[in-house]
Amino acid sequence: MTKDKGQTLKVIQIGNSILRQTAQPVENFAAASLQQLIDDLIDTAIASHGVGIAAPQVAQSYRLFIVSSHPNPRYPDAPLMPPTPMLNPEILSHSQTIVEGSEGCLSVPGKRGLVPRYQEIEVAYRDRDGNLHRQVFTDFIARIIQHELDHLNGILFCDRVAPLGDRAVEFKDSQN
Ligand code: K3U
Ligand code: ZN
Repeated sequence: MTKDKGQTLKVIQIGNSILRQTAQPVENFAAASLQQLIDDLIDTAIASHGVGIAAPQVAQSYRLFIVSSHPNPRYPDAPLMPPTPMLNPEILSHSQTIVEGSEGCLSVPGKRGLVPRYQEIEVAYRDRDGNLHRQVFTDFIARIIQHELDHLNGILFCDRVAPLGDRAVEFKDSQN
């Protein structure tokens, strides 16, 4: 049997000021501490059954996250994407189309909300070896990336939850 490379880390919760910081770019891709953090983030995402996790969520304020998509009861059509580290990611361009979808966050336990996101994005990022990638993502994967990129800029999904507007429910018999 192979030995696990990583360990699970404590995920910090809303209210911790680290989640509101702008994270620092990764510079030394060869650092053993960076490679260990990537392994630990992957193990933490898997153990938490999340579809992604960002370094600031484990109190490491670096521009790094993991995308780890799999079909699940909430998103039965979610594509399978093995845990993929993205370092120093940037959105190069995006669709005009914005779609609303349900999101949760390991740092905001027990809450979900409808969040508007670009349906398609073109992203530049470096992999764990420092190689540059430029790739287009759509739908659920694009949503995960935008959610995780927000974490690198101190933004939580609850900051973006769509107002109900015209969809607000009116209770005819309400006294208020
Ligand atoms: O919403 C969650 C989920 C878990 C399994 C399958 C499908 C959804 C858990 S929260 C989650 O995975 C966040 C991860 C976070 F908080 F660390 F960033 C990512 C996410 C969930 C839903 C939409 C977009 C991003
Ligand atoms: Zn989150």
